[in-house]
Amino acid sequence: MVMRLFVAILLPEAILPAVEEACAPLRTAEGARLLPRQNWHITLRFIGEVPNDKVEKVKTALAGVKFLPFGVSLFGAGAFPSAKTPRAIWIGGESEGAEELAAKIDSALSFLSLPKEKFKLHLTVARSKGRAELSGFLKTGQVGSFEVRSFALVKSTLAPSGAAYEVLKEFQAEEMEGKADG
Ligand code: 2AM
Repeated sequence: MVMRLFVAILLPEAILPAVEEACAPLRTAEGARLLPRQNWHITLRFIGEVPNDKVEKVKTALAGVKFLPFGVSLFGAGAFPSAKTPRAIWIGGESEGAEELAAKIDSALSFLSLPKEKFKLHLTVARSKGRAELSGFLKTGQVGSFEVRSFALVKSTLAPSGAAYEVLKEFQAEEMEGKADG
């Protein structure tokens, strides 16, 4: 048996209203299917199918990834493979910390010999079959920012109605030195 896995940043509750608001133009956009907010995440590394007996090794490898809390700023919007033929419709953003963390995760998982993938921070909020009216959504500016204190190993089960995600394990950032005393 195999499990379909990926590593992601889960969104804190506090940022959800701002993301909901940015998604407003998509609610009436023909051809776009909004994803339920419990499925929102920022993928750090798509792993794909892993034999069940290797999952513990994946968890151990990820537990060895050391990182400090960092910020993510969400702004702008786009779609993969392109805005003209959208399949994954996303809010973009920027985070040096997330880039560094994605690189550390790639190194930790090198034993899986995964295909090389360039990390591009995005939060997929809707899907489409290749045609959708995105002009309103593509005008998205600043959405908001938040602090990341953990990342998650997530199991994905595909179904015709959409993927179901289950968090298998969360991995916490190290404490920032001196922060407690302010
Ligand atoms: P997406 O949101 O841009 O589609 C689970 O499928 C997560 O892994 C999704 O967030 C998806 O990104 C991401 N992912 C990255 N590469 C993938 C791939 N080759 N196949 C499926 N999902 C991929």
